[in-house]
Amino acid sequence: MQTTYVMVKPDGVQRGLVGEIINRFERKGLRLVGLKSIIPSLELVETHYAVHKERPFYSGLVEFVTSGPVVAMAWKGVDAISVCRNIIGATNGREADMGTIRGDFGMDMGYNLIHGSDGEDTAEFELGLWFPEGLNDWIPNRETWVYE
Ligand code: DAT
Ligand code: MG
Repeated sequence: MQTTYVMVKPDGVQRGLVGEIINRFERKGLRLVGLKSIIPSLELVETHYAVHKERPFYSGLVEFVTSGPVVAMAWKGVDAISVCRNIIGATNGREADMGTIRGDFGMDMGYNLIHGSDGEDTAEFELGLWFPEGLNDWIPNRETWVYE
């Protein structure tokens, strides 16, 4: 089992897509172990995107993600990191496959609705950053019918 950090960005909240987005992960069979609405501090978002610090889009990205509430989530499941990245789709919504969140709802590279951790180390780092209070694990009875 892996747990991964997923976040609806301010454009997804403003466009009223939070329920739609959560629904996709939930229906897939992933387990919701963390969820909150938060207006993130500059420091939090700078730390989250520190890997992109030298990129030309960094300051705009930080400004965008701090501009309003985001919905921070933790999803758990077998290979949850890659499964969530597949549900999210490619970075640019115009190029992302239809059926993915970005492919179905996105038209932009920056305003791409959602973030998902890209590897095990990143997931651990991001979950600790956004959920310092810890997660709420639980045993869903339905998983008897999700995994053979
Ligand atoms: P992803 O979110 O698909 O993991 P990333 O980690 O490469 O993509 O970049 C982080 C975010 O930065 C991405 O969701 C949108 C923004 N971004 C990336 N490349 C960009 C670019 N060339 N111009 C504008 N924004 C960009
Ligand atoms: Mg990334």
